[in-house]
Amino acid sequence: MPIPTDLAAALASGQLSRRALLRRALEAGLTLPAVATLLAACGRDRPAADGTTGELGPIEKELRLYLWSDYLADDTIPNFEREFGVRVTVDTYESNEEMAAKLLAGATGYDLVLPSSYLFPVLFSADLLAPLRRELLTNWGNVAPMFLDPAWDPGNRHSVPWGWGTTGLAYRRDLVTAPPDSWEVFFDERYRGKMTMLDDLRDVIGSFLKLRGHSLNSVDPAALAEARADAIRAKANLKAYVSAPVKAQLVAGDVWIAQLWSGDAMQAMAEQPAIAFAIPKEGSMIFSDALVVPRSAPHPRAAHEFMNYILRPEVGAAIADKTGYGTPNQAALPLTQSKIPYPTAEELTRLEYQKDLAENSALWDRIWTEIKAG
Ligand code: N2P
Repeated sequence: MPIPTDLAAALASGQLSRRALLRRALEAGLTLPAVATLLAACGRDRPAADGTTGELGPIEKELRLYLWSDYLADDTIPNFEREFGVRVTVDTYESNEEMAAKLLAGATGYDLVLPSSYLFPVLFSADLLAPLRRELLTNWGNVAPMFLDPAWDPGNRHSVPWGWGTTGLAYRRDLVTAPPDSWEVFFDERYRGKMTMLDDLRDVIGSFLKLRGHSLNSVDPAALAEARADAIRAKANLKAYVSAPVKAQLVAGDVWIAQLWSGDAMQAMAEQPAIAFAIPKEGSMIFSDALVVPRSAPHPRAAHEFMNYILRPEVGAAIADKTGYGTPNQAALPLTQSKIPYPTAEELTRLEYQKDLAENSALWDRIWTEIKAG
């Protein structure tokens, strides 16, 4: 969609604050990638604040994290605070889109954020990411080779890999009649009101695309129309679209089948052994999340110390054990206790990475709005 002329004029004259600009742009129906480009253009005449150029100086007394929920071990933060003398605050989010909207609105004050790989093009085009100071990351050698030089961040110049996982079906073995093995289960009326899907447009639309044999990054209008119809049909059987909080409902037995991320499913299993996790036969998503430092980070030295800290073997292992997500920290692997459901070779062939949808985000956003309203 083109940028409305009055918006463009206000932008050119510098009359709009970043926050007001974002609100107007979203009201005008612009997608996050379009807004990102707009904000980058609008900031071009000002030098970008960049906490990581020049000398970083001694470690600051504070650190503000903005992370996916349930992504830490219990002692990760207290141990860091004690050892480094830094007071840490943690805000959490439940989707990439929720986090990106806040960052693009100019949410300043965060030192570290944890996007999934498909969000990097949006963050780069808004010029939000500070280059990292690799010389401060003395534990960098612990990163497994397959996480080096990823396509979304060449040379790992702006990110430190945190964890990876898959999307699948978490279910109560003791309550379902047969183990679900297909996204089709959401059409099964026997489970009406006992099933949930993630509150995440990429996961919901992506899984129905997979069901019909398409890529989960498809932008083909016919494939998307079919996914929309499938999602609306399934919605009649859903209790809710819910992400991390579904764990307690699975444990309590209020939900029997949930579309869920692998680690969150493992966390629920730790409390209720009757929960199992399966990757549907039609295929699913695999994701990789990585820490980034916003250019506006007020405590860049503490941010680097924290990234280096999570690359320690014992810290990485504790996070993997508690969260159930795979660790990119290869030195941590021999120390992990829990049985993380690493995809088998056969499952890997059915898994696909999400990609930035660029200008087609508008189409996906509209379909998601229609599904939720439908
Ligand atoms: C953490 C969920 C992260 C999964 N609770 C999506 N990247």
